Amino acid sequence: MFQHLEPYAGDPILSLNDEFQKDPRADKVNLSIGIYFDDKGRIPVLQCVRDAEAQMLAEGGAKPYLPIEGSGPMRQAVQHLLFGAEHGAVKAGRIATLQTVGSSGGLRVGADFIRRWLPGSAMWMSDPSWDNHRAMFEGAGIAVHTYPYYDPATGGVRFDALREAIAGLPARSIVLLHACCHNPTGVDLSREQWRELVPLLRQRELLPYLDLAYQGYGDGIAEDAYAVRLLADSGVSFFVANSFSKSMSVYGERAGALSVVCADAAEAELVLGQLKATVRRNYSSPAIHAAGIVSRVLADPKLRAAWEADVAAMRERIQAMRKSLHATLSAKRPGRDFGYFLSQRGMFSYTGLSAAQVDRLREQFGVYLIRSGRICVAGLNTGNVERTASAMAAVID
Ligand code: KET
Repeated sequence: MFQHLEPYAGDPILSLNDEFQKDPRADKVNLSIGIYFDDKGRIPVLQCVRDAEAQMLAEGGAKPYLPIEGSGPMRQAVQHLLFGAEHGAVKAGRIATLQTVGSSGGLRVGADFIRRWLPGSAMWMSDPSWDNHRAMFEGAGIAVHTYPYYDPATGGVRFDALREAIAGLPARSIVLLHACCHNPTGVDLSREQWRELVPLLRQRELLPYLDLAYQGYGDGIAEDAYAVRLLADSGVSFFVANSFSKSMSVYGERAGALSVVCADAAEAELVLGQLKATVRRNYSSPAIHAAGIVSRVLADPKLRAAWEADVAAMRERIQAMRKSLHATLSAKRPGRDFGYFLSQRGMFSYTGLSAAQVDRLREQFGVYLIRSGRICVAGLNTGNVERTASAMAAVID
């Protein structure tokens, strides 16, 4: 029955993370996967999450199926978090929000919906992007192309080329954009560039699809929603998939959401209905435990304040690691400019290391990063940053 199957080559990020776990070396360093580790190299369980779980346990509630679209309190909390409670689009009821199985679930449900209802639309993503963006949209039967983004010569964005490419797309093309903390480069659009881009998306009748997986790791929780709010202000219809995996450190809970901002409440109702149909024939309904955590942390003022402080601390620890990495590398390799480690935002930096250099780092020094040269800066800590920087200095030509 199955002899004709092609073996699965594995996912480049998840397989490398598995390989790291098996490495017996005590001084190994995991910069592969986009997970926040604390200064001791552990995945933290935030106190606000523990408290939310304690409340749920004390209440001892039953565990019925959630509605197809997920928990009402979580969906409302997500809208307030992303757009602001007072935003006109929220008040007008013109946003369709579903709780999804991580933001990955949201991305894919949105892609399936688009394939069904806008069947002629192709998707355009940044060059480079998170590899799974391509896999998810192609998996939904949507053609995937790229627009220019990262400029290896300057370490910045090729904004003129990007604008030109976007201006040439057919109406209703899907434009996938990282709302903040671009994966894998760490290079974001400036606010000024967003303000230039949004009218162009509107004028060309394009369909922006934002991925907000690292909210709070850039400049702050509300600050990182800048592009989401700018698009909502502009009157454009768009998708945004957001994740709590990183911001609440609840990866395996699969906590995420998909919101579609529509022209009016009647359209939002239609969209929500068809998104529900998409979910029902796929995984039926999302996870109740994830909803319990997220809705409590976002809505309870004490838990919310604790969460905001935790997010700030995680963001600041990463920034401190960027500084240490930059300082050690600059000392070891004088005359070379490592300023990009300081200017790049969020969990990731694009080191410019070649695949051969990445292999050497892993084999010789036990430092794991994916072969594109992306590092997860959150894998660095005060105990390993100097050693890692020295290893990097040793493999750089
Ligand atoms: N979007 C982006 C841009 C992203 O980097 C990830 C995960 C996700 C969505 C998925 O998030 P979730 O809500 O947990 O479904 N990225 C890291 C892990 C992975 O590849 O799955 C990574 O890039 O290492």
